[in-house]
Amino acid sequence: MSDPVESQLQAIRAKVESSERLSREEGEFLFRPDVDLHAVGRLADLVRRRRHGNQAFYNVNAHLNPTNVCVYRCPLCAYSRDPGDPDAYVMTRDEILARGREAVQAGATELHIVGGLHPAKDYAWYRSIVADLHAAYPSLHLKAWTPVEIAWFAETSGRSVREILEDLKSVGLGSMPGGGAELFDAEIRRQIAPRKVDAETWLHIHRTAHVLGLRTNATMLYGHLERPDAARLRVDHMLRLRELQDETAGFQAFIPLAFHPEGTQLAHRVPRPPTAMDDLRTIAVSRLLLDNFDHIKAYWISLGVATAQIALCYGADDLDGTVRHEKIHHEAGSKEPESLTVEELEALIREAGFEPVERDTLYRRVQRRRGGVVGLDAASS
Ligand code: V47
Ligand code: SF4
Repeated sequence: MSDPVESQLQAIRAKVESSERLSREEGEFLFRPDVDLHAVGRLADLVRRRRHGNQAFYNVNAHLNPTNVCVYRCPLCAYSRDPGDPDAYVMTRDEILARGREAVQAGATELHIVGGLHPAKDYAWYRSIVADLHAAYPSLHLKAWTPVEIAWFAETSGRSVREILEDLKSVGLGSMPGGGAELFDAEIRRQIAPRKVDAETWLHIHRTAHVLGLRTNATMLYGHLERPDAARLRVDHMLRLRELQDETAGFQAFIPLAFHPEGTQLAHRVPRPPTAMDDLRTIAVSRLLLDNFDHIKAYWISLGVATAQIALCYGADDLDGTVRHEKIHHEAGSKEPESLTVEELEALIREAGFEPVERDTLYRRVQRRRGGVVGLDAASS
């Protein structure tokens, strides 16, 4: 008699080979520990190579977190502080502009901007960060603010989400990062980020951004309180993204984020980050389920450099960037370097068997001569 696990895997393999969409049940099956991880990885690699061949992407970027003061103080967060805390900070306009200058001088094409919700800073302050940076460094793509900040701007300014997004776009917002999605399940969300926008609002804000022509990313925070229901909850999260992507096609990349408990209010319940096997399976299943997403990002700051490198063989096609000044994961115990050089990223990609391609935020190939950008090719997919 044939092994039922093997025959279901065979059936899924046949669907993947003929580019048929996988179901919720099939997604949950692929998360089962008795389903061979490497077989799932080989299927994900097939899909990844169908889309991107032998190419693997990276970008030259920097992060900017203008303040760590945040009224929400989410249990998952090791980064935020109360206003009077000794290590609370708010960057000045000059410090913010200096970060833009430093990024441009380092050859960055993108600044990734997210931050705390400061009780004494109004929407005009957050808007001016985008406006001032864009005015000073127009070639730097500003990937800024998640639905958590956008909803806060709308609430505190009395404007609609659409008005806020239109306004930010008019002063230089280039796209939105994927943060704040966490896990869409309401009960888990109540425990890890109770004050953040709910799943419907997160999705609605991305939908509005897509309608306005802004591309965005999507994340999923995993490895915290999902057990024993991890497969169902993660698959449900991915399928809600897949549904919105069917409607708008506005997402560029999906980024699974491994939870780092150190310094968070959840540290006593979650002793350590997820294992490499869990990371690789999550990457692989996301590549297989999200058939309408162009890119799966292995964010090395979150996965660790070693796991991110091998994730390229399990469905991921993008290592994200050189990443300077990242604070959110480093505050939560990430032992990874502060940044990687282009040479290091390219060597990691080559060693994994792929051809490194520098991309900009919109996945256009960047051509450089002596460090400076000389051209951008059409979007890669
Ligand atoms: O939304 C917060 C996560 C996210 C912790 O769009 C944590 O290109 C692990 O969204 N352990 C912000 N994760 C980072 C993010 C991101 C990163 C890289 C690229 C892109 C992109 C987006 O970090 C938050 C939250 O989900 N986070 N605290 C923690 N303790
Ligand atoms: Fe604030 Fe974001 Fe940290 Fe929550 S995760 S406390 S919203 S900075």
